[in-house]
Amino acid sequence: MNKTEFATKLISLKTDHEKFLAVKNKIPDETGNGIYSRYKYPVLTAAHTPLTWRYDFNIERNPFLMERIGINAVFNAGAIYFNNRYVLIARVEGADRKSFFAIAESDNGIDNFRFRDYPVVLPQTADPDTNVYDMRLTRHEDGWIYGIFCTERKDPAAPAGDLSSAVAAAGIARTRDLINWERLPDLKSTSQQRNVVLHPEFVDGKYALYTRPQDGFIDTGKGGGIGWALVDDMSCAVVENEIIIDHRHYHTIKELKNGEGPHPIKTKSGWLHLAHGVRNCAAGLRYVLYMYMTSLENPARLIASPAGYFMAPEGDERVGDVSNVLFSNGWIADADGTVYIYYASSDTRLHVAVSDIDRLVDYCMNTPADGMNSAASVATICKLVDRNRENNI
Ligand code: BGC
Ligand code: BMA
Repeated sequence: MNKTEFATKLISLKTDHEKFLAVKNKIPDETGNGIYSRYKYPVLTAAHTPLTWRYDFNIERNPFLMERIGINAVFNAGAIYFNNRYVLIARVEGADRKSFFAIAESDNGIDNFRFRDYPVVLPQTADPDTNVYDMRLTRHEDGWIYGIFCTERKDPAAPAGDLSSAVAAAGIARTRDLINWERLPDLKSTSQQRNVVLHPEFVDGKYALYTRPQDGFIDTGKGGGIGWALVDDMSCAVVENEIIIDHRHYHTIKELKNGEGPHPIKTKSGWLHLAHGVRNCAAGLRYVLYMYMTSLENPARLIASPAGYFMAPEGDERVGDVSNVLFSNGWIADADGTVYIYYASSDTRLHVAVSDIDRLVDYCMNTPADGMNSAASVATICKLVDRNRENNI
């Protein structure tokens, strides 16, 4: 490439990227289910990452102006409203399969998310992480913003030749400005932990964690669901007593595993929770999102548990690096009650759906609970049909 060709290609790369980042999002003109509306375009994808992360713009070093560093996917983002902006801390995965965190911000929460110039440089503990992912952000009443994420390292006890067994633990970092991060020791727990989330308020003067105990790296084994543990000090957090607040069940959407999504939203009627449920099938693991509510007096007490999934992969969402997956670890509730749900599809891209607190509480309180068998599901439908007939609708 000569200098002119190089300069022309560089300009078109930059112009195309700017055009792409400026695309306005919209809600397709469909009736929907009344519970939430999905926006049409993903809010973050690999193509949203800055060109400066991927290209060397120097003609001597990169005479063909080729991409030097590949980004594979952007998904599972933590979310927070900060300094009047909608801020996402995404899981970015390189072509080398390493995940890391990067912050992208938008003024309206639905489009024009832009990554900051650099990804987050996460301080390490004495035992360096091999891979990190799925950060949940919690603005805690102690004044810090905590980021709890999964840190994965090769299992030192794996037999020779087993290169995939790993140990998953909860990494903990905190910040006041979303710029400088302090790394705290990983959560100590007798079981492996993924999907650990910090509750925003003190409970009985302690920090409260949603946990997800599991026996192995993939298998939750006896780990019965979403757990709850109180911790004295986040700078040396230890899970001592863990209870299960939302159980897994046979033949439900959370038969194989489940995990807390973002931290719950406080409402007049209780804490509103978003979680993921997993079942196994011939096509592999299927991840869907579901909701539940717990009481204001005791956030560990279940008060509403609508049956089945809240959102499941649809259309293009079904296909990606890990197909048939919806996952969410970030949502933002505005002061006016609007809720922005950031959810990723198939470990590839990040989307947004909107709803509001009143609708979501109504959904949790008035969607029939799971009857646990086919006959009960039929009875629930018949009851609704009867009521509609009585009302002559
Ligand atoms: C992947 C995660 C996945 C986990 C369990 C990790 O190596 O990075 O995306 O959730 O394995 O399958
Ligand atoms: C995991 C999660 C996610 C991922 C999902 C599907 O267990 O922690 O990072 O989206 O599997 O691969």
